[in-house]
Amino acid sequence: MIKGIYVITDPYLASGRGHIDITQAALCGGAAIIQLRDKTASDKDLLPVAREMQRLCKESGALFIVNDRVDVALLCGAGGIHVGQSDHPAGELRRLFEGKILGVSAGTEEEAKAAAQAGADYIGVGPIFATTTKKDAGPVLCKDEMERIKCAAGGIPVVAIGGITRENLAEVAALGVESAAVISAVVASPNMEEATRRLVQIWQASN
Ligand code: TZP
Ligand code: MG
Repeated sequence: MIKGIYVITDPYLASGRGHIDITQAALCGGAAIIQLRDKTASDKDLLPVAREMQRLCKESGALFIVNDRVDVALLCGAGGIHVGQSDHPAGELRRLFEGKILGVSAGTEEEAKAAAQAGADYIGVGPIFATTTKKDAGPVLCKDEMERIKCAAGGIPVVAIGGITRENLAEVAALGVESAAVISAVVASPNMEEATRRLVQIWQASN
């Protein structure tokens, strides 16, 4: 279930294009997973958007994940939730999202181990390259750190994130991770569908 190119819809880099535009383009380009990430929209505005994203993903056989917003994820019937270290604890969410996908960001071995023990279905690990998209993303992880975090996760899937582009995607695949998550590589591109398609092709050729 956690495999392939994972596109995160962040409208702030998308030059006026919204979550739905990004989702449609990314799905047409072959994205396997779509995550709704919006740090500022109101619950009222976000819920209909999330419902439409869930519908589009279901139609395409893709997995739909909501970042942070537990209520929105539950109300729209998303395939899962993704949380960071300062969001609700993974153990609590595991109970609430029974049968759904629970993703947790982990930047250290301890965090990876705790996420796996709490029942996370995957961990998001990064930044693996420099990024300006998330200001507090922390220092870039070296290959050794990535390997140690992967081991600490005890075999649950790893999604690499941070500064991933078509130029470095083959390097990401060589790390043996299950999925690569991108924001700017798709969302900041003038042709989001083609940008996704190129990433999918490179990923498939490298795996
Ligand atoms: N978490 C760690 S790095 C990052 C997030 C959400 C930003 C990824 O964005 P980009 O544009 O693909 O570097
Ligand atoms: Mg969060």
